[in-house]
Amino acid sequence: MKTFTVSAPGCRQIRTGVLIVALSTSILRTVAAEPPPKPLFPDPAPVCSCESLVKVSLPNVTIDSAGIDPADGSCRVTASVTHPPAGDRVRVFIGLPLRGWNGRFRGNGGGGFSGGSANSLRGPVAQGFAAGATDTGHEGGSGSFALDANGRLNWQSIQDNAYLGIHEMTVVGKALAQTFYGKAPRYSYFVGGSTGGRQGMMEAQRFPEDYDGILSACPAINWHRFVPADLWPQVVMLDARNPMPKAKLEAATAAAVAACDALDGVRDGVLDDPNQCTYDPKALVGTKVGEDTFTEADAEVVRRIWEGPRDPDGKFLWHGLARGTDLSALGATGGTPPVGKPFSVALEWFVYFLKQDPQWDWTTLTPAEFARLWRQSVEEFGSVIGTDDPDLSRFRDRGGKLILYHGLADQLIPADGTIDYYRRVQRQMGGAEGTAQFARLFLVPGVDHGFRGAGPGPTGLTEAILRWVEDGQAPERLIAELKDSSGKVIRTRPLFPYPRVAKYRGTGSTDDAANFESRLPGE
Ligand SMILES: [Ca+2]
Repeated sequence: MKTFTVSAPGCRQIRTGVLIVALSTSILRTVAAEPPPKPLFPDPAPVCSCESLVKVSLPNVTIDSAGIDPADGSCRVTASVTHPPAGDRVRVFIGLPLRGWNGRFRGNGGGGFSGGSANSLRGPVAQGFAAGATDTGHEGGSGSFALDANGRLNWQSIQDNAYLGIHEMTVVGKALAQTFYGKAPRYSYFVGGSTGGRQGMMEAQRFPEDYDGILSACPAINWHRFVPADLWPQVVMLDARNPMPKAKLEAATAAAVAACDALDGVRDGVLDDPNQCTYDPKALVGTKVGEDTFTEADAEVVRRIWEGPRDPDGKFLWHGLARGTDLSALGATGGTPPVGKPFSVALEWFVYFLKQDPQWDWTTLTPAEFARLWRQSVEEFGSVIGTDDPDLSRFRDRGGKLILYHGLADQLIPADGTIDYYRRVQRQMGGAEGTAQFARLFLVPGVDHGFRGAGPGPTGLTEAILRWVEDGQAPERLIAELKDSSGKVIRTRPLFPYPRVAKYRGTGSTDDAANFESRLPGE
């Protein structure tokens, strides 16, 4: 902990109070457009010029530039943070509205190996947020930053990406907002999906003083487990010497949906609880798929993909893709004859983090070697990037609120991993009721990693987290909407906090949320 003063010529000198200076320890769709939140301060005008922010002095921070963005007229600052003696450089991007600051700071997350980008600030700044994003220490979306020039693991770089970068961005962003407006943001929010969702959870776990509210979508928590598990569909097809065409994978998904659709009481092309579905792909054997025929070998591949990674003794390693989920993202193939096309984040995790060999040929991988590397991933990187610590007591105790949400047809990150984490949080944090006081999980049936699909997508999330933090009103339900190609809402459904589900009352349109009620599974 360190107290310091921010000053810049042209600005009143402001004591920032106590900020945690992070030198001690060392992907998506974001929320759809919502109405801008109400301003918290009557006169939110800047007290100094944007250009003068280049003179702001913060420990181990260089302000690289400060100027007006011609595109939206906001003040844009870029800064670099380093961690001596390491020569690392975490780039930080801050956007500050000149007019209509709503009194809040918002951190924005990244996707895949990308920590985030300056482009992501445009939406939040338009809504009146002072906003920040960071590259978390490396440019672009490759995992190659894990290795230094000598081909060895670069732990500073890995830590910057795993947890330091977002915290540094937050400290810099809040300090710049305070200097620019002459008052500190009253509330701070972090919003992200996929890697951004993981970053939000990492903040709650490691830097709980950074944010009052966190919106974490389809979070890439359990990174050390699910990212290597994302290679499993390719390992299965390689092992079976059966790279399956997309059409067959789609046929298996469609057959599972058709078989299990009605289990939730409504035949709508959506599995409200994919884990209730036990459809066996053997039922498809002999079926024509285009010019092709679904074989016993195909059925076995699909069964193993749904089952998820297992070691050679059959022991559970991680969750598989849920029935109803698109299998062709992780199970992509192409070419003639077809060959496997691994998901780049999973492949690069093996190449740069696990094998540490850019020349490594993934097609040499056996199921036994896969299991060995999966366990290496857990042991070597779990404490750095696992982001699965269920102890959120520091976040809770300072009043933090968390909304987690995850599509049940997520084709990249199995929702089961988030459900498992949330259950562990419940056990750690005083049971279901105690946890619901500050952290709620909403599962969204029938939508994928981008919250698209046959099911309705969630709405009103920013409003929900603001109301919880600022007015003390916890979200009892969210409304999900399905739109047609013209953008017209054709179906609404309620979403209730886990483990509650939306159950059809039995009368009225199944396209109207009003005809669904909150039930516990099996009720
Ligand atoms: Ca259904």
